[in-house]
Amino acid sequence: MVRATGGFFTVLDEQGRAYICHARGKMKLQKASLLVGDRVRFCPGTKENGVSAGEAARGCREGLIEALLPRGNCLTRPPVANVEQLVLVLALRDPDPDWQLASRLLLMAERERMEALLCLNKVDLVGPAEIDAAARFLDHFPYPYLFTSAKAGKGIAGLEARLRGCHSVFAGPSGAGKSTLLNAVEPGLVLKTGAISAKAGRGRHTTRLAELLPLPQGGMVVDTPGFSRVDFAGLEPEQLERLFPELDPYRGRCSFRNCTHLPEPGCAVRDAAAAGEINPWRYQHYRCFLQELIDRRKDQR
Ligand SMILES: Nc1nc2c(ncn2[C@@H]2O[C@H](COP(=O)(O)OP(=O)(O)O)[C@@H](O)[C@H]2O)c(=O)[nH]1
Ligand SMILES: [Mg+2]
Ligand SMILES: [Zn+2]
Repeated sequence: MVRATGGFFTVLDEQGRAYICHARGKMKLQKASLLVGDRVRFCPGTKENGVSAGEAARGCREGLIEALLPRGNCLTRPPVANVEQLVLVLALRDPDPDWQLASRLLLMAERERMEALLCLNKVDLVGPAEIDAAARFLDHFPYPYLFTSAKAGKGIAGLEARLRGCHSVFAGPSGAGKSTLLNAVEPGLVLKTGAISAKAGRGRHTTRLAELLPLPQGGMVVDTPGFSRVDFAGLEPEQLERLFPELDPYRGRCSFRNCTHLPEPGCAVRDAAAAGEINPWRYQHYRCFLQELIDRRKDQR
């Protein structure tokens, strides 16, 4: 299911043909919980009614959704299911990169078992020295990254290759260039870009629905308005370590078995961060998030 509007769902069949669907009676209760990206069992209808002339002209058909198939994963903001890859877009300037927000989003990707790709966009706004500095900053960063410029067409082929054949969601601060990058990959998408919240108004910005957009070379994407905050709902402090993949090689190498990697002596993780084998800012984020989770647990008592 690629789009939901006013009780109608757009479903694509295996050949990529679109069907405008209702949900079958007993599914009505569940209807609100149908998410873009959901796999459904549906039966194609033959009637023409309910399909507008425009839709019919584009080859849209009718259908009836009979069942929701099991989900691989499920995000709440944006509300989408079965996403395989998070494409995290940060601008090198305007706005400056928010690395902690990046780590929060990467944590969400780990929780939902998604692949992650970092796009450092707007390279046209900075000089070679700043690009070098960013690359040094990303030393031992545990995810692949690309330098891109949606404006200058740099890195677009690399991004396109990464999007091919899978379902991706774009995330990152508002203004980083997510929509512009997607338009550069596929001009046919004609996504709205630029200062959204100021002119179009907050309401429109926040109520915009998630939609899975097909890419001509295969694969689908969800553009999002941007995230400013990712909370750690339902996450326990003990689970945090597993969501930093770069800590995996050090598991069991600290002096204390239940080492939190904060104040304990003989901590292999802290030593590795000090030696630059673990990216030091990622380690700082780990510490900061763990403290946040511990404080939250105290507050709940
Ligand atoms: N200089 C420069 N500007 C860009 C680039 N990509 C996007 N922009 C501009 O940044 C602003 C925000 O872009 P937009 O795609 O709407 O960001 P989004 O909120 O992440 O979707 C727009 O004015 C774009 O023209 C880039 O690579 N270089
Ligand atoms: Mg946008
Ligand atoms: Zn430790």
